[in-house]
Amino acid sequence: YNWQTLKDYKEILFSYFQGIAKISINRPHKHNAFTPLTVQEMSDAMELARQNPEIGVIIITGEGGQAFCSGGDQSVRGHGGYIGEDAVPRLNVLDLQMQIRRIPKPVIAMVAGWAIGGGHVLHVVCDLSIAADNARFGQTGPKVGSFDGGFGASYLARIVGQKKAREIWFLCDQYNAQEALDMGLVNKVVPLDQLEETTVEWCRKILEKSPIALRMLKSAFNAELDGQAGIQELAGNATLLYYLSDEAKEGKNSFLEKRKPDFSKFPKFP
Ligand code: 2NE
Repeated sequence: YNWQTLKDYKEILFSYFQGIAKISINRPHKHNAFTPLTVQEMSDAMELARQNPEIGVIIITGEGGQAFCSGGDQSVRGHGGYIGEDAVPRLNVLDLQMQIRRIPKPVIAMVAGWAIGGGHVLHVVCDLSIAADNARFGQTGPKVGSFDGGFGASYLARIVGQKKAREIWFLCDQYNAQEALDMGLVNKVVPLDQLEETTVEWCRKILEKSPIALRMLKSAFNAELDGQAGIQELAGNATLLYYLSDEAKEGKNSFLEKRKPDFSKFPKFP
């Protein structure tokens, strides 16, 4: 595929091909562990992908074929978070998780090799996950003095069930691609050399579909789980649709024309 670089970064690659954006962690020497900068760059790329009307689907992945992401880089973990050049401790991956969940376009995790710790949670919060046959999944928090009690616990439990989610966190075992498929943690397993081809094929199927229907569905799936914030997201989309209608435009036009609105011609649906 002829991936075109959309923007140069230090710790990630951000590229585009036929309606698809690919955000790839580029730290294979550390199994794609993330630093505050990695996450900041991923956030920036996500925002660009959100704003770009040419982009309909986003792939999140890691370079090198050996790891999707191994979580927070333990060598820069300090007092209160992961520490970057500004010496400030951060857990900014939690904001990235929210971005992945909130962006009104499908996000696919393309997983080769390790998806571990905070890297595992990143694939969990993606809408879909496609795994290579060398993929390995798991949480390490209680082993390395960390935990993710947010989406990493509660959303994981929605996906694999309470018993399995507690097993994953309490034992810190690792699971292969077939085991992940069996517990509904990934959508599909393919040979490593077919991973990108299959993911692009899935993206193309998605890109053929109605963007507003996809947007509504993503926010509807979120709304069921995310309480008031989920309803806010779904309702925002309802407002978007309403703004497209003549009925809503009559309200705005009447205000600007300093007259009483006339909604009489609009149907009162049963
Ligand atoms: C992933 C795993 C099991 C792979 O093991 P193996 O034996 O295949 O590779 P190895 O030799 O451990 O890793 C290769 C290189 O990558 C570094 C290693 O230190 C090693 O470097 P060198 O010794 O060759 O110099 N590396 C791998 N993961 C790293 C990491 N996370 N930070 C820094 N360097 C890393 C094995 O590598 C492993 O267990 N990795 C650690 C996984 C982990 O515990 N991640 C953090 C979880 S906590 C978290 O992510 C988090 C959270 O819980 C809440 C909020 C935010 C973040």
